[in-house]
Amino acid sequence: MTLDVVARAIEVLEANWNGSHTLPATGLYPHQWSWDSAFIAIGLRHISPRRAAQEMDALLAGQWADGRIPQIIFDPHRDSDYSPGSSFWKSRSISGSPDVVDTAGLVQPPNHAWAIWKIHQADPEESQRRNFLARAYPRLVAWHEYLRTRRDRGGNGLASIVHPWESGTDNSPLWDDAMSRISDVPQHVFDRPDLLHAEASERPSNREYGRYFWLAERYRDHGCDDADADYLFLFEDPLFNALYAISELALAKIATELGRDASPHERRAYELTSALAGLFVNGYYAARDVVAEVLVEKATINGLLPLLIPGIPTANELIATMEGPRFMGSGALLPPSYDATASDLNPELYWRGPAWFNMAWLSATALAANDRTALADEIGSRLVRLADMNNFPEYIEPWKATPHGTQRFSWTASLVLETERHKDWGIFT
Ligand code: 2M8
Repeated sequence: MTLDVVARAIEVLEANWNGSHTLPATGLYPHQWSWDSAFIAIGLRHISPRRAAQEMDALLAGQWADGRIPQIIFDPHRDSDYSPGSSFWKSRSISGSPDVVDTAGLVQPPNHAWAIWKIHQADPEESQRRNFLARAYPRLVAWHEYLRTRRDRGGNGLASIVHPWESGTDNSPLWDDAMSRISDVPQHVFDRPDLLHAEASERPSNREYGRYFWLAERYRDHGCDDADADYLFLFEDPLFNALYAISELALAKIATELGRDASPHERRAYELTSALAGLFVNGYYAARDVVAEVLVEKATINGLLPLLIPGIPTANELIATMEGPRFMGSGALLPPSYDATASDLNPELYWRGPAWFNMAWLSATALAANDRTALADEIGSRLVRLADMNNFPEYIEPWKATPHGTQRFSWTASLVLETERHKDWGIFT
C-alpha cells in the first residue's frame, strides 16, 4: 500500500510538472501559484531535491523590485484558461514588476523560506553545489522586508492582506462582512473558466467573484503600491502571520548556515509572535479587520495554526480547540476549515467548511511539535489514505470524505509524499 500511494503521488506531480514548475492542477489552475509551489516543493524534495529547488527558483524569478513574491506567475499561452489572467493584471506596465514574466500584483502567505530550508535539508551537498541558499537568501530577506515595511497597514506589527486571494483561504467566512461593504461592480467583464473544472456549488459565487475583481482592479489601478488610504479590505490573518513567523525562524537557520547573523530573524519571529497575541480570543486566533477596526471572532483553521510557532504561549488552548467539538472532536476525519458548530458551516463549499490537505498537514505538524503525536499520526495516516482513495482531491467533506473541487491536485500529492517520507514531523527538518 505504502509503495503504491507514493508511486501514485509521484505520478500526479510528474503529470503536473511543466518543465520549470508544477501546476496546482492542469485544468483549474494552469499557472504557477506562490504558496502552492512552496507546499509542492516540500514533498518534491523527497523525490528530487533538485527539482524542488528549481520550483522555488522559478517562483523567485517573478519577484518584484519591492520584494513581493507574486500570487501567480502566468503562462502566457494559457491566458484564457484562468481568470483573472495576465491580460487583466498587465503587470509589465506596473512599475517595479519583473520584465521577464507576467505576474499578478497580489501575494500569498509567506511559506517560502520554510520550504527553501526544508529543500536544503533534503540534500545539503546538492544545495551547496548549486549555491541554493546563498542565491535565495537575499530574495527571501527582500520579501520579508516588503511585508514588514509595506504591509503593516494596521500598525500592529503584523502583515495585512489586501485581498481574500492573498489569504489562500479565499472565501473563508472571515472575510464576509468586509466583502459585503463592496457595492460597486468591476469594469472588467469577467468569465468563469474555473466552472469548467469544478462544480459551481463548490466554488465562490458570481457575486463573490464580482467583488474579488472589483478589489483587484482597485489595487491594480493604484499601481499595486499599498499606499491607498481608502482601501476597503485590509486584514491581519493569523495563518498568514504564523507562516511569516515560521519563515523568519527558517531564515534564521539559513542565515546561520551561510555564516550570517541570525538574530534579526529571530527577533522578528519573536515580534510577530507577540503581535499575534492581540488576535487571541476564546481558544483561537481571530482575524483583525483593519478597516472596521474589529476582530472577526470566527473559529477557522487559520486561527489554530499559530500552534506551529515553537513555544507559542497559547498552545494548550489551541490544542483544546483542535481536539474539541469545533474541529476534530466533531468526529471530522481531517480538520475542517471552519468551526463545525457554526450555523453557516458548509462542508462542501470552498474554504467554508471542507478539509484541505495542506491544512491537515500543517495541523499534524503543529500537533506533533506539541507532544500530540498520536493525533498527528492519526491525521497523517488519514491524509494519505483519503488522498489516495479520492485521486488526490483539492478538498474533501470532512466527515464523509467525499472529494470536492478538482482532483490530481499537486499539494495534496506532495504532502502525501512528505507525510510518507518524513516520519518525524520535525518543523525544520
Ligand atoms: C485557490 O485560489 C485561487 C486564487 O488564488 C482560485 O480560487 O482561483 C486557493 O485555494 C489558493 O489557496 C490556492 O493557492 C489556489 C491554487 O491552488 O487556488
